Order: sequence, then C-alpha cells, then structure tokens
Amino acid sequence: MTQNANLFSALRAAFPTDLDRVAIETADAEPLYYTWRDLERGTAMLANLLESLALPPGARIAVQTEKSVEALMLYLAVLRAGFVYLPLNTAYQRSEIEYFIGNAEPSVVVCTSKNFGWVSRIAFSAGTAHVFTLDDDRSGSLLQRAALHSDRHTPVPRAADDLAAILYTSGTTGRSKGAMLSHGNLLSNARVLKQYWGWQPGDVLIHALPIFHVHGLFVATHGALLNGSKMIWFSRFDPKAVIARLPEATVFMGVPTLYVRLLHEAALTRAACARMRLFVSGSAPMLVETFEAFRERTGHTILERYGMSETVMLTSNPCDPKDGERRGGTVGPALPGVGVRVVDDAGAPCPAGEIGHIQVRGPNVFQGYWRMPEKTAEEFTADGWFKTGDVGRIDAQGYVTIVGRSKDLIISGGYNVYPAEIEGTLNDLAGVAESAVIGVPHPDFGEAVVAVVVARPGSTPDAAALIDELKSKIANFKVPKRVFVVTELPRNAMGKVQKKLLREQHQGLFGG
Ligand code: MLC
Ligand code: AMP
Repeated sequence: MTQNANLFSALRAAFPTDLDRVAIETADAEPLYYTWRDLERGTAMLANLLESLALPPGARIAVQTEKSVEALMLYLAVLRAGFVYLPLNTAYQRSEIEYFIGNAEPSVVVCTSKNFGWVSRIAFSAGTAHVFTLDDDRSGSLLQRAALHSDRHTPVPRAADDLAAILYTSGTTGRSKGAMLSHGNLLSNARVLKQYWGWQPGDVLIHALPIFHVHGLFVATHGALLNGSKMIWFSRFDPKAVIARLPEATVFMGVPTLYVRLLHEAALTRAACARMRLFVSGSAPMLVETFEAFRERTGHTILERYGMSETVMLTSNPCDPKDGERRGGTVGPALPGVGVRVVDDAGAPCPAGEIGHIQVRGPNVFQGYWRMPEKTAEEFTADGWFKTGDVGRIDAQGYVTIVGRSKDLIISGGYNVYPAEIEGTLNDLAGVAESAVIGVPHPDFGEAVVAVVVARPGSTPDAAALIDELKSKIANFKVPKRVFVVTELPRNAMGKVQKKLLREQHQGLFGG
C-alpha cells in the first residue's frame, strides 16, 4: 500500500490544532460538551477495543443504537481500526434485523440494552462473535469495555478501495441489498462537498438528522469534521429547539419534511436565521412551494442536492453565486469530478431537456452490492455507468431535474419504502389474498404509504388490525398510514395491477 487512504485519518488531519476546543455540544437541557481531544481519545479507545477482539480482516460491525455522540465515535472508531461499519435504522424490527445480520454476517453487533435479548439471540445464531450494548445515556457494555483500553491508537492504513461501510438499501424485488462504500468513495465526496459548499472557518453545523443513512452519517458529519467545525447535536429533530439554536449556527441540513415542519413555526424568521450561511435539503424531492416559502420567510435560498446510498452525492445546486444560481425544483448540476447523464430506453444519451434515465459515474460510485455480483452487474451499463433508477432531464446549463423514478419506490419523510416489501408482508397476513402498495402526496412526509388489500374468500380483514400487525413486523415508517380493503385490484389487459389508477384514486387522501 503506497498511501494511507483511511477516511478517519483524513478527518483527523482536519481537527483544529487546539484539541481542547468544543467539537460537539449536545442540544439537551443539560448539554454535554465534547472536545476534539474527546473525539480523538474516545475513538482510540473504541478502535483499540475492536482490535483486541482479533476480528478477521474486513469484519463488519453492525450497529442499531439511538443517536448519540458515542454512536458517532463508534462509527469513527470502526473506520480508524479499518473495519466495515454497518448502520441500522432504529425503526427496524426483528425480522428486518434478522435479515441484515444473516446477510452481512457481522463479527460484532452493537445494540441498545433494551433490545439486547432478541438482538443477541439473532446475532449469536448467525455466528456473530461479540454483542455489545450502547445506550444514549452513555451506559452499556461497549463503553465499559472500551474504557479499559489505551486512548492512543494509530489509524490502520487503508487503500482507497477498501470498504468503509455497507448501507442496506431496499430492493425493487426481493430483499435489501448492501451497498458497499469504500474509504475512497466517502472521502472523495466529502472533499468535493467541502469545497463546493464553501465550508469556512467558524462554520457551525446543526446536526438534527439520524446517523444511520447517507445524509446524517456521511454528508453532515463528514462536512463538519473535515472542516474542523463544531456541531450542535440533536438526538432527534425538534423544530422549536432547532430554531432556538439557529443564531449560534451557520449550516443546517435536512430532508424536506424538516423544512416543512420548520415553516410551521412562527419563530422561524429572518432574524432567527441572520447568522446562517447555508440550508441544504435532499434525500427526497422538495416542493417548489416549500423552497419559495422558505426564501420568503427567512431570506435564505435552500440549496437542494441529490444523493443515493450507492453514490453518496451526485449533484448539487451551487453554493457560490459564481457557480450559478440555486434553482428550486432542480437538484443542480453534477458535482465536480462526478459524471451524470440521462439516457433513453435504448441507452443512448438524451439531448438537453429531454427526459430519460439518470446514470452516474465517478469516484463516489460504490463498489457493488454485498455478495450480489449479478445484481451489481445488472445495475451498471457496459461502459461503467451506474443506473440510479431515477428519471429526469438535464438542461443546457447542466442542471438536473428529477421528474420521477423507474424504480417502484416511495420516499416518506426522507426514508425509502419499497412497495414490493410491504406487499409481501401484507400478503402473508391472515385474511389477505393480495395487495398493492402506493405512495400518495402527504403534506408532512411528502409521500405517504397507502395499501389497497383484497380479502381472501370468506375473510373480512380489518384495516386497523392489519396496520397494528404490520407495526410488529416492519419499521414504523414503512407501515401504511391507511389500508383500504377492496374486492379486487384494477388490472390492465396484461393482468398487471394499475398502480397509477390507484394513486389517482387516493391522491387527495391527505389533502395533498
Ligand atoms: C416517523 N414516522 C414516519 C416517518 N418518520 N412515517 C412516515 N415516514 C417517516 N419518515 C411515523 C412513525 O411511524 C410514528 O407513527 C410517527 O411518525 C411518530 O414517530 P417519530 O419517530 O416520533 O417521528 P418523528 O421523530 O417526527 O420523525 C419524522 C422525521 C424522521 C421526519 C424527523 O422520519 C426523520 O428523521 N427523517 C429523516 C430521514 C433521513 O435522514 N433520510 C436520509 C436518507 S439518506 P405511529 O403511527 O407509530 O405513531 C438518502 C440519500 C440522500 O436518502 O440523498 O441523502
Ligand atoms: P437512498 O437509497 O435512501 O439513498 O435514496 C436515494 C434516492 O433518494 C434517490 O435515488 C432519489 O430517488 C431520492 N433522492 C435523493 N435526493 C433527492 C432529491 N434532492 N430530490 C429528489 N429525490 C431525491
């Protein structure tokens, strides 16, 4: 290995010289202050603990814990020790966790003490050697064990294409796929964003997103760390509390639902945002009316960008006016060094302004799906472009507009929901013959999940009871907000369920 491309080493190199400055302040009634030295020492102790376990090279460390600074340190420690981080949404239920652990075969699982009983049973039966607990009050076996280790540690050298993380992303058919991201993928993207978004000395980030997906884990934390910037750390998004801290901050990142909720607060004013430099939105489409209402109220033009678990960030509206204006309803041009193109059904590039399939190529594009070489091959073109599954157009200035998706995907409050997975779960419930799951406009979540269900002959399933049953089986954000029991699903001449028709029928359901 010629050069150490460990992402942690690059982040640490950006720590301020004065390690006693505050790196993270929690937004609690009784705040905790973590200095850069605390991050350095805490991640060293955790990395030493991981190394002491004699794990195999490339070992996966699966983590399902509440958001906390210690959970962030665990992520950084996994990078530091050269292992592979596997974050899991806290909403995932037993059968979902069983699948992820069975598929990824992690050597270490970290969970909350509340879930230790069932998680450890699943993990040990899948061959996991170590299960630790970590709670959001800093208790649990992980930190107890880490405290016994040295607070000095030399980051393990990694090559740019060594794996840093696996992010599970649902599939259009079948089960979730693990997107394998390398140190090089993450670092190249973080560096491009640092430059393109003009991170500057004195920037302070309000971190209010979960840390188990690309947006909160990578885009937000890498941005702040690579700039040596302080974070104000919210364990969960609370619009009133966020607004109260805006005067101390300069950067905020959110999914559109967060902006919708901020706009509901009268306290969101120009004065409250006077010190802010940048508001970033992404992970789901932002309505132009939200974009405009925010500008009207605060004087700030939200910067919308476009990303994916498989590619981190692909495009972004400009930050610096010399790079162009921020246009609502678009996700901006391809980031520097990233190639984005739109092709027709035959794979030929579309002329400017024409709608087609969005494809991407660049140092940000992942290494493939974990243990799914055929699926990986299917998602790349012969000339090496990744098929995003999004549909859009690129105008003459290079601005990308996403107009839809060729993948059957619902994005609710920034979380992805694949109808096939929900339909499969519904169809297994007693009394259900078949089902169709659709997304309809929702004023808060952007899209809401709705299910249309056909009863088995002789059964009369109750919609509310089906919803309750689903809550015990799948993550709460995937559970349909409404279930309709019907006698049959509309089908076309080929026998395919006409989801478009169902979407039209239900589109006013939430006043959208
Ligand atoms: C919560 N609920 C949701 C939901 N979140 N329902 C639909 N969609 C969602 N996203 C439901 C729960 O099931 C529960 O229902 C009720 O709302 C209250 O739960 P909660 O946990 O208290 O909700 P809340 O804290 O208000 O969460 C809403 C939210 C959260 C918007 C803050 O969903 C969130 O943090 N979203 C951000 C997701 C994100 O980070 N995405 C980035 C992906 S990365 P009930 O019935 O049980 O009461 C990516 C790539 C990229 O896409 O480009 O960035
Ligand atoms: P995920 O698999 O969770 O990483 O979600 C990635 C998907 O989110 C993309 O393929 C897009 O469909 C969607 N997405 C991300 N950012 C945006 C955005 N700014 N506008 C519209 N859709 C977006």
